[in-house]
Formats: sequence, structure tokens, C-alpha cells
Amino acid sequence: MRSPNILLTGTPGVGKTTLGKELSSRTGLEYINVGDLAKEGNLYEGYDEEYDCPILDEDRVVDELEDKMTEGGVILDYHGCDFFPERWFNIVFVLRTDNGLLYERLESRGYKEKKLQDNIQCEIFQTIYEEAAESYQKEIVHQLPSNTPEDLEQNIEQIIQWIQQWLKDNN
Ligand code: DAT
Repeated sequence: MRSPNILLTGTPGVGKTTLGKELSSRTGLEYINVGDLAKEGNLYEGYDEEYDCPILDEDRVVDELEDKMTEGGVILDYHGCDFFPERWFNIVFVLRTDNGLLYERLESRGYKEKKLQDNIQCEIFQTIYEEAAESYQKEIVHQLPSNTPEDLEQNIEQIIQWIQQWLKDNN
């Protein structure tokens, strides 16, 4: 049976990992965190001194994921989305969090002031939503509120329903 590929994207701290892991455990779809994958495989092409983080080697990440994505049934989590092949995804969710809540989450993660401000601005200017809207068919890009545990539960239920419908329609 074929299964869909789902992209979870959005500013760091909006809840992609939390949602992705929970969805995976309830549906059996495979959860892949692109940040972790890059770390494990050292898929970097240098270091960004300004942002104090390694620079992702996007081509190697895509190569690494290609076989799995072609097979289907993957929930992919990353805070960017313009370098993934468009054909990979059946649906794209951009998680959104109110600034005050996001600030608290990133502060408790120990982000320093510049990184904190950059990420809050990223959310205010809906940078990732626009990146998703430019990279994928508008009809498959959806924003999800990710402020409260109730939001999380509702998002899980909605996505599970969408998966079940997709499986009926495509098998
Ligand atoms: P991301 O993977 O997007 O960086 P995360 O899943 O690690 O984000 O979540 C960041 C923090 O926010 C973490 O402490 C869990 C919390 N969180 C995630 N989704 C939430 C929600 N819907 N309501 C309240 N807290 C949430």
C-alpha cells in the first residue's frame, strides 16, 4: 500500500518535532528530522560564523533522502523547504506560533539574543510560509496554529483524517 509524504515546516520552536513524532507513533509513518539527519551524516558544507551554525549541504541531504521519499510514507521536519523537490510532498503544513509564546520557547532552549530575535522576526514576517507558498502548489500548503496542547491535538486529528482519506483515494 502506498502512503503519502508530509512536510512539516515553520520557524524553529513552532512544534514540528512534537507534532511529527506524535503523528508517526499514531500512524506508523516514518518521522525524519532533517537537522538530525544532517548531523548524523555530517551533511554540511561549511560554517556560518554570523549565525553560529553549520551550513546544510542541501544537495547531499536531497540525495540522502531520495530513495525513502520515492517510496513514500515519510513525515519530514525542517525549518526550510525551498530546496526539496516539489514532487516529494503530497501535503505541506506550515506551523505558526504567536510571538510571545515562541519567544518563551526559544528562550528556554537557551537561544542567545541575536538568534532569538532573528527567529522571532522570521515568524513575524511569515518567512517560511512564503517560502512554502513559492515552492509548492498553493492547494497543498496549509498553515496550522501551534500555540497550545489543544492545537496540537486538533492538528494531529486533522492530519490523521487527511492521511486516511488519501489512503482511500490512492490505493
Ligand atoms: P520545532 O521542532 O518546530 O523546533 P518543538 O517540537 O521542538 O519545535 O517544540 C518546541 C517547544 O514547544 C517544545 O518545548 C514543545 C513545545 N510545543 C510544541 N508544540 C506545542 C503546542 N502545540 N502547544 C504548546 N507547546 C508546544
